[in-house]
Amino acid sequence: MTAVGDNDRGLEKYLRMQRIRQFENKAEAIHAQGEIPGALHTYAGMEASGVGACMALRDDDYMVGNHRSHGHPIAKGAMLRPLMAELLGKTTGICKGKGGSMHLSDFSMGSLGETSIVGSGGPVAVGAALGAQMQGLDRVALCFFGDGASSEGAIHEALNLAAVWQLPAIFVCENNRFGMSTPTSAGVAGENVADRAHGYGIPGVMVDGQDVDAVEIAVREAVDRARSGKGPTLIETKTYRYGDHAVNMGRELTPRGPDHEDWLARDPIVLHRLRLLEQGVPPAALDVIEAQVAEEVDDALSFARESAYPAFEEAFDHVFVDRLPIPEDVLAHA
Ligand SMILES: Cc1ncc(C[n+]2csc(CCOP(=O)(O)OP(=O)(O)O)c2C)c(N)n1
Repeated sequence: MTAVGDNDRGLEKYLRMQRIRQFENKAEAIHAQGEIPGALHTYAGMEASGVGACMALRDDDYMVGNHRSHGHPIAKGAMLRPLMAELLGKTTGICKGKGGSMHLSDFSMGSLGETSIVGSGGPVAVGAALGAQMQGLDRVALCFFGDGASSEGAIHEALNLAAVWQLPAIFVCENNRFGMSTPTSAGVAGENVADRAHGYGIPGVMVDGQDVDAVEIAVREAVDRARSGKGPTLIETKTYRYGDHAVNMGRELTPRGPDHEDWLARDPIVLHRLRLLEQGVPPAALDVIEAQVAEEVDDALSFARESAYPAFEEAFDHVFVDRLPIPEDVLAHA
């Protein structure tokens, strides 16, 4: 496997993966202290999947995620302060503290939304891809979903419609071996989710989800296809969830198999670090990134802690959309 691009790209991937891991570790620690309300699903162990995929996207491409919701926006380039503030429910949060951990979106980064309804991101990504196609934009929409979600009807419908209309969509199934307490083998028919692509007549690609460069290469090919009007691709990243399904939800809920230690040994951040060192990047450069990210995460937490909670009277502000005006051309045909 060859690395993608120059050292700068490699360092950017290292930076984003470090951001995710350190952000998640901090979030997990303060969740235990009761500072974050609600459920918290961390992305530790899966960093190469999100970062590799998002490094193949442009800033103005769309991205839709799921309930494992902080890794995707960070991978797409989101800043940590508003993200942490959102987790704490503060007004400075990316959704003004009304979305919380599981309902984040950062439109400035093309992040259309993380959502707790398993599988629901598929149709949203299809809508975004259709919008881009209808407007003649060369944007693509990438949808992250889990192996559990791969069995949801909404994902099948999204794949089917994207294939029928040849939409600029990329479906990335992050197969982290479990859907809550259910091992993938017990909940997903067939050997690989990627094999299902044949049923839709689109390419299906399997990739080592612990190798950030491999993921980037696979997704870049799919993005090129999508951007040039050749339609969607289904990619399966074989990866692993290091933590509980959700923080404090009970470790016994995830029945780890005999391969558990092997997965821990293939930590995506360690693997990428080793590759960068092999390419001649000095260890000090990587240590500086780690230290810089530690500061960023501390800064984000201080910022979030010092920010205000929304006022009681604002409880329903920013939650519902005001009725949108009906476009002139639609009115003309009414
Ligand atoms: C439609 C729907 N069904 C069930 C749930 C409960 N639920 C939340 S997360 C989850 C598991 C999802 O597994 P997967 O898609 O593999 O993602 P992972 O958690 O492994 O990242 C389930 C069943 C839900 N939130 N929404």
